[in-house]
Amino acid sequence: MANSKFEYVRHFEAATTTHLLPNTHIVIRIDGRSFHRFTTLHSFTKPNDIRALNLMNACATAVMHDLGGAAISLAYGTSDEFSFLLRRECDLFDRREAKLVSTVVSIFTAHYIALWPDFFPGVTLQRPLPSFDGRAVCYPSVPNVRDYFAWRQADCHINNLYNTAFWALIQMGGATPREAEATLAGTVAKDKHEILFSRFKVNYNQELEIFRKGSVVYRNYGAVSDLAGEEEGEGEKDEVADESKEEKKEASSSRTQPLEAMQGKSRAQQKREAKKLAKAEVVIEHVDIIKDAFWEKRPWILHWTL
Ligand code: DGT
Ligand code: MG
Ligand code: MG
Ligand code: MG
Ligand code: MG
Repeated sequence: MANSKFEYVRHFEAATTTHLLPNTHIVIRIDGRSFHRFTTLHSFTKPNDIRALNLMNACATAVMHDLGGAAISLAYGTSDEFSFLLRRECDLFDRREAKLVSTVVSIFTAHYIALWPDFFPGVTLQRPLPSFDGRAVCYPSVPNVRDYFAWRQADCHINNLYNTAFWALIQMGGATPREAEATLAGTVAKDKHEILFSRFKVNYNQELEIFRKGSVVYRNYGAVSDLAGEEEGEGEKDEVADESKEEKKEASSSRTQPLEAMQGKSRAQQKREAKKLAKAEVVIEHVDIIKDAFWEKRPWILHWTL
């Protein structure tokens, strides 16, 4: 009762809450805060520390599991950053920007610290403890989303090629950082491949794919529908019952017809697909996401409305 006197302040909150534009693809990108310092403090191997990348991937997987059902359809990570793609129709937290971004950042950071000992055994986590910033951007079309992820993966490639050559010149060539920088100034990709190969016998294309391509994390829905016959039957049976055979047929045929995949399905059917998708195994791959093939083979990531 006395509270009513104060309650008007909540209107201020309402007036400053941003709801992300409906019917757009939301990308939330998180990035390690001052990781130049953090990676030095913890003596990360240069240019890539596989322990750190695996830890980042475990945190991204945790975010995918912990955040509302199948809200996140794909995540892409490189260096100290991860981008999370939310489904276009996602209405989690009423699409409140602050709530979405802060929740993703917080789940990710909590796992980074909790899982640290598993990935860096024997390395004590020093202060300042790792933290991440986050931002959300809405993309109105599928080509925009594709270009966003192509941009991040191209960035991964450019940085990694540069860093691989830079650290080869220092670690194997005995150059100082300044000399390495001067050697690489004005070089194009081909020159860097050549320096690596002729001077250090390093074939860049044989470097680990996790370094060259980054990490793609997504629900492998295809695997679920392939296994559907074996997996169903505990509790879900009544719900799936009649249409299950029909749906399985649709699910597999839709993988070859990406754009039409979910069109013409009833809301109930779409909800069932969403449930199945949420249960699908989360996989981590280091594959090309710039070309069409990845997306065309996995229409549930971008093209299905659930
Ligand atoms: P920020 O994001 O503005 O707070 O500042 P930083 O320092 O995090 O800068 P950013 O995000 O542009 O660059 C990432 C830094 O993290 C960069 O200095 C390289 C470092 N880093 C990321 N992954 C690795 C790794 O695997 N090994 C090593 N040695 N360093 C890494
Ligand atoms: Mg930065
Ligand atoms: Mg950073
Ligand atoms: Mg970064
Ligand atoms: Mg609360």
